[in-house]
Amino acid sequence: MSNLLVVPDFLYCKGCGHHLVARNTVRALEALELAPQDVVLVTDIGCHGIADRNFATHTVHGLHGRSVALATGIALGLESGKKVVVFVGDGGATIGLQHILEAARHNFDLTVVVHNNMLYGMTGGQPSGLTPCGFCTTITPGGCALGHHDLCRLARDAGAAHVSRVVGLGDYAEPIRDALTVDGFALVEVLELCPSYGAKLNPGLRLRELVERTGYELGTWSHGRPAFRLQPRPTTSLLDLTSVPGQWDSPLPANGKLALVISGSAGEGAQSAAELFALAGMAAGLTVTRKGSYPVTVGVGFSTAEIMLSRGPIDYHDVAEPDMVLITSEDGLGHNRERIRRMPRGTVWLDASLPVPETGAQVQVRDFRGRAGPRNAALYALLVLARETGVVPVEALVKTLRESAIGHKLPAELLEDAGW
Ligand SMILES: Cc1ncc(C[n+]2csc(CCOP(=O)(O)OP(=O)(O)O)c2C)c(N)n1
Ligand SMILES: [Mg+2]
Repeated sequence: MSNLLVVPDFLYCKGCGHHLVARNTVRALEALELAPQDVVLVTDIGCHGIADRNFATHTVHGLHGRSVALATGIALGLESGKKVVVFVGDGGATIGLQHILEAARHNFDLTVVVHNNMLYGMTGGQPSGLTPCGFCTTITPGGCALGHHDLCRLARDAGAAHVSRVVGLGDYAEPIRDALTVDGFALVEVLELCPSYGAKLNPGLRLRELVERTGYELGTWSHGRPAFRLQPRPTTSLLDLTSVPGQWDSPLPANGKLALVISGSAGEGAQSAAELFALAGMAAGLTVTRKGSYPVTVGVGFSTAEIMLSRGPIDYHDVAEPDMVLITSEDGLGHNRERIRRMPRGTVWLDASLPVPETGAQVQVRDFRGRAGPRNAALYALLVLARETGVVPVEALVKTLRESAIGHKLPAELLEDAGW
């Protein structure tokens, strides 16, 4: 068995051409003497996508049609020497056609292997944008009325460095290997006939006959030009990390971690309050991560911010079971009800206007909205938390607040009321 595979048998149906695509790709990678750690295989949704369980390479499984966009991000972020290979079906290729055309236009350094079995295999044989005219599918039993997109021509016209189309029978490792050696965007379209739907719905049809009848152009088209690469950045990290000098000490024990959630309604400042709290945590020498969630339509519904504070490095932002949850409005309660219900311990700090939810946590009721008003309720809640628990030193939070853009807007009585 190849060292590029962890499992030798692919889960495809008997007679499915996807077997051959996978095996020919493995042979092509072997011919280039690529080690598993030098290859990133990005698979799309569909039958072809289940190959990732077999590969010993890096594998990433994306959303339907988005594999080329995912692979582009990976290719741009990687050092050279790694090969990024995409497995996508005809369905994914046409759902994500714009991703393919843009990747070809920019000439990103990727090799895209299109498993064109002429239909949506995994969902039961519906037509895709690559289904040829006259081909019978589940929902076009009399034959597809429309002609197919010529994917190779579209990719060529968009500027791909290398495009080829092969009939997916026998050994075609060489055209895949040629595509893999290209510095830039290469696409190989492999023509197949799905045994479960294509063959059954088009009885007696042979793949070669279909290729001839449809008039597919076979062969390779090369258009050498430099691959698109990002300018090297001065930092090796993809994250822009803010370094804040530690001036205070936190009561968190060595190796101690604290996960907290603050949630209210959109426009009530939960995100900016969380940012200030996070900065204050950093000023107390802690490592902090923060994540914001709100509906796609900004400005309506809930607004939830998660914060992790830690004495040591944070490898994973894990707030599934928070230690503290602060809720300032009904929207916030609605968005976190399930998380609160599942809390076996910890504390929920709840605005006095709200019903006490079901939870295993201790519940502390405070009048956040009444005292600070809806606009400042989130900030006030975090001030109260700092004063009552000390997880972030009060001085650190007050200084961060005063020096922030909103510092001068804060009503003095709010700070006084919180204890200063
Ligand atoms: C965004 C999205 N739309 C639809 C689906 C449902 N879906 C799963 S597999 C599939 C068809 C896949 O067809 P193709 O890309 O040609 O791959 P094949 O199964 O033929 O290898 C569809 C439509 C999905 N998972 N995601
Ligand atoms: Mg398909």
